[in-house]
Amino acid sequence: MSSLIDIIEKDITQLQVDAIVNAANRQLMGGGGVDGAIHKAGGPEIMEECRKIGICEPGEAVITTAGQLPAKKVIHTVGPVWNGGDQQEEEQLASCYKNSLQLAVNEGFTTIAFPNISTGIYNYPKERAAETAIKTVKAFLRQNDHIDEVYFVCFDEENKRLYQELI
Ligand code: AR6
Repeated sequence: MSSLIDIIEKDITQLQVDAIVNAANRQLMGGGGVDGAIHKAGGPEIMEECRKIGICEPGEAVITTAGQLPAKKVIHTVGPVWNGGDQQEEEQLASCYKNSLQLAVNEGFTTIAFPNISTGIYNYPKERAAETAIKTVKAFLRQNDHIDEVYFVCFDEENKRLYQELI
């Protein structure tokens, strides 16, 4: 079955999908942006599991309960902090998408929603991030038919426009 890629403009915490992805930090300690929104809406069980996991290196992904959220699980991935582009930011960002999708497949999941990882507090240029996100997800889906639906949750107008142009 072929997979679909959708762009949606909602708060990711409201989505009823198998997994929502969190743009976390290395210490998995919560923060602002989408991370803050997920912990706030999901409740303290998510942080309890994050504490047990400890550290997640940039580009890697880990999974926890979704607490009170409608999604089944939260996949936490740590995007790169933008540092000019020659610090392996692109490879790390691509790994975030790949490793999150692989975790979802390992769990038997078929639907997953991504925020625009690294494009907020971590300052990754939005157009470059969108290109890498789309390219990486499409390549993964070409080699893997377990995922039915991937949602790119575009919270701001600029990301929404970029994703609509690029997909
Ligand atoms: N639903 C969907 N997308 C959202 C939401 C939401 N509720 N809230 C924000 N976004 P950011 P980063 C978008 O800053 O750049 C945290 O403190 C937002 O508009 O959340 O990877 C972590 O703890 C932007 O497009 O993540 C880390 O320390 C995108 O989500 C750090 O920020 C990502 O922005 C990670 O920074």
